[in-house]
Amino acid sequence: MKNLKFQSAIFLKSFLNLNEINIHSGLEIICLGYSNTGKSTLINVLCNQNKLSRVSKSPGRTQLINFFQINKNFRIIDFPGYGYSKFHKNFSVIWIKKIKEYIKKRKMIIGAIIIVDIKFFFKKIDLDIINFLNKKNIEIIILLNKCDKINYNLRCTKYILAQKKLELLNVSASVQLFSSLKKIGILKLKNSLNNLYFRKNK
Ligand SMILES: Nc1nc2c(ncn2[C@@H]2O[C@H](COP(=O)(O)OP(=O)(O)OP(=O)(O)O)[C@@H](O)[C@H]2O)c(=O)[nH]1
Ligand SMILES: [Mg+2]
Repeated sequence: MKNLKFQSAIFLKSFLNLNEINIHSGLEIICLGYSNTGKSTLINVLCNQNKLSRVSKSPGRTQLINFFQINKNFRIIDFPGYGYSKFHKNFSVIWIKKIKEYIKKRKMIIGAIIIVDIKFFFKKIDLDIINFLNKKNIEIIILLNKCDKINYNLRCTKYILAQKKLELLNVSASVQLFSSLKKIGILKLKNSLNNLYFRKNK
């Protein structure tokens, strides 16, 4: 099987409103998660480029929908986090609505990466979005990110808890431990994305 060349990713375009989006061909993967969980860092690490997507210690850094092109037929999309923002009120409410609208509209979405901070675990809104994606039959990859912050035993406990939670919700999703900082789980994620892309791009 051929491999996607994540390292050749380029920034394509940013959008604030859905009706401004003028890219309608190809396939895409969306990166979603609560504010500050490491969505933008993940894109940089995946593509082995430090400054592809803007990263910050303050929640609410990403304020637009950012399109990154992996190849001419495949994109990764970085979304603002749904949650608290240092920059403006009502950020969360507005973006949850927009994200759901986006998912409904964009039939070319083949998968969603949900980035969760392993220390804070799932927020109610994560589970809501996961349910929403599951109903739309979009493949879901959950990353328990920043696992470098906790010890090995706790990582395993949280991993099992996450799987049980998804089972209870009757949701089909894959879960993996991840750390952008320590580069844990990157190869596994690349393999999952490769398989997904070449399965859907026939
Ligand atoms: N310890 C640790 N810190 C991380 C990891 N990934 C990201 N961070 C840090 O988490 C903070 C937020 O990272 P971002 O990538 O900007 O997070 P985001 O989810 O894009 O944030 P918003 O766009 O504001 O929602 C930064 O200080 C990163 O350095 C990780 O794997 N481990
Ligand atoms: Mg971001």
